Amino acid sequence: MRRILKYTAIIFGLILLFLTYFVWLNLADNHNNEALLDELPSQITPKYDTSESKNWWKQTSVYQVYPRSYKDSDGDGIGDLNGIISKLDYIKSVGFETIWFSPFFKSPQKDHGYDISDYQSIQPEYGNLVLVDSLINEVHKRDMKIVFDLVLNHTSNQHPWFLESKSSKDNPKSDWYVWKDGKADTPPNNWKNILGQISAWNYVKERDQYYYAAFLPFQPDLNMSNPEVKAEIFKIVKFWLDKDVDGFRLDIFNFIFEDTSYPDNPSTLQLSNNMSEGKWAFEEHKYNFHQPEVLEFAKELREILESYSDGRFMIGEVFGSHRHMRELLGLEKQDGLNLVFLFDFLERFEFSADYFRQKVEEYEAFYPSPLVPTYVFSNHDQARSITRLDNDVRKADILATFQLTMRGVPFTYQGEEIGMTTGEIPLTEAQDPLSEGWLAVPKWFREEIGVLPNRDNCRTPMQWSKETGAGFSSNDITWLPVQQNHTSINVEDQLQDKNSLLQTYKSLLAIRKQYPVLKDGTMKFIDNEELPEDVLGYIRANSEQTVIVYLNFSDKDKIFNNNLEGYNKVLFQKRGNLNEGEIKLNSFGALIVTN
Ligand code: TEU
Repeated sequence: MRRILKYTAIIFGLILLFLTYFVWLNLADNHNNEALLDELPSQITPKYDTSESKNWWKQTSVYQVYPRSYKDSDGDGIGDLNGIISKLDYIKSVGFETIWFSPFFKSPQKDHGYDISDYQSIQPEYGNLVLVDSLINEVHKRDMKIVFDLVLNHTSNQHPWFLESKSSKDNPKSDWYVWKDGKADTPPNNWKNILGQISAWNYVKERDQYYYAAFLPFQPDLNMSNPEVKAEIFKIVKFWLDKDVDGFRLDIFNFIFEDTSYPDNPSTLQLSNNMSEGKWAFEEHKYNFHQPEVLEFAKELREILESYSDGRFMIGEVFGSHRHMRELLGLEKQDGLNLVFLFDFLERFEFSADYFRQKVEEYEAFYPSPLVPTYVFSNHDQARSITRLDNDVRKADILATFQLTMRGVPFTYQGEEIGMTTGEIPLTEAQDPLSEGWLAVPKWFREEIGVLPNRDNCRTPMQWSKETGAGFSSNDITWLPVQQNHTSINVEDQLQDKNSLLQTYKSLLAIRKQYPVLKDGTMKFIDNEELPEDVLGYIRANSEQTVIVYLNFSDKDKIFNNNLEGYNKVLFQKRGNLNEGEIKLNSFGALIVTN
């Protein structure tokens, strides 16, 4: 009996030890940034012209439009290009300088445009090539820049290239996708798709082979190692550049290449994302993520962009450690991607002065000038940022003030400027093709890891007004339902209300233009000792201007002295003011001053 007890205790002990290790591994922040930083070159010698006229993208502010949900002009319940064109004056009037459009190319729309079936024509429900030309023209007429979304990792399985490729083993496009023989009746190796739910390999009878799809099975990966494919992609890139598109956002860029000997990936106990080590969903993505070829590819694309004299740029949707990011930007010569999305704030963040300070310090250490970090809080894949702020508009004011005054390129997702909330469309009614895979996963777990299992909820129609259809469409039935709260959260009302979130964006974007120091100046934090708890203060300076920003991350009033004498001209105040050298910030208040 005692022996049984002893062994039971040992077994329990071991299980407990394992569970503790598992939880630690999955919850701990395992980044060793200091060591990483030491390995990076301290000197960057840019290969290309760094003049301001060519490097305008370092100083711009970007607004993301998700075409399907922006503005429906013809009453079919789906946003379109004419609708977008009718709203360009709005985007301009808010003050954004660049617009990035999620894809509107020809596509079966299974992933709403991220499954392209022709890179050089337009999905009819959005418009046509003539309209795209006029969109480019109309954006430029308003002195803004235009960025397209390029999905180069995969096409739709309805793309004529794929239809041909899958038809036999010996057709002219047979090697345009990643095809492999299986092993007996099983896939060629153990690679799972990005979401970790299913094998990344999909069997096709016609070829008796498997094709690789890093994302979903209807999105087969192009074989970018095939020079013919690469040449065709470069042709497409030039096609749009010749049409005067100013830049590209590159979808899942560091998944584009795979190790062509296709070895099994190692298994790991890592369930949650540890992107810096390429580990998630129990797989270390050693051979199908961030391969050396992707760095070369970035450089080749950059060379094409640089051959246009007026400054074009590309931003990568990339994942990984800061080392990965720096490699993609071109380690020594800054000759890779122009910008990379930094996603730390996108899935979750702590709304505290300390957290924000620490993140900025990290970004400043890894992306010192001439590099530029990016600040992004919302996009078409994740819960809207206001959800992470308890839907508190005062906190959204602080977030916007931080984003638009920090050293970096800010990205604002349509509707974020009015505080649109994350919708509540149930998983079972989702149009998002990812949702199905989440059905079996318990809600508490989904919430714990911070994903948005139904991305429809950040894609609901733009709320223009309080009228039925939110001014988005004249049709009662829209592709996704208009949120009920359009009656209280909409553009029209906020344009009238001088205290609205939209006015915060307008004021700050106007200040950015008047005070270019906010775009090109250095960034220095004011010492914590000089500020009350929960207040973040920083100084942006260049040879001509100095601007100081104070943000109160708490709901308590904060009163303190402005130790920086002479800085008493208020540029922006929201629940904050400066009176004879004394600064008062009410709950979640912001103040921007200059001399
Ligand atoms: O997304 C890549 C991606 O892996 C994630 O953003 C993913 O959608 C999210 O983590 C799920 O929780 C890009 C596009 O932004 C997305 O809309 C496309 O569906 C995807 O690529 C495939 O092209």
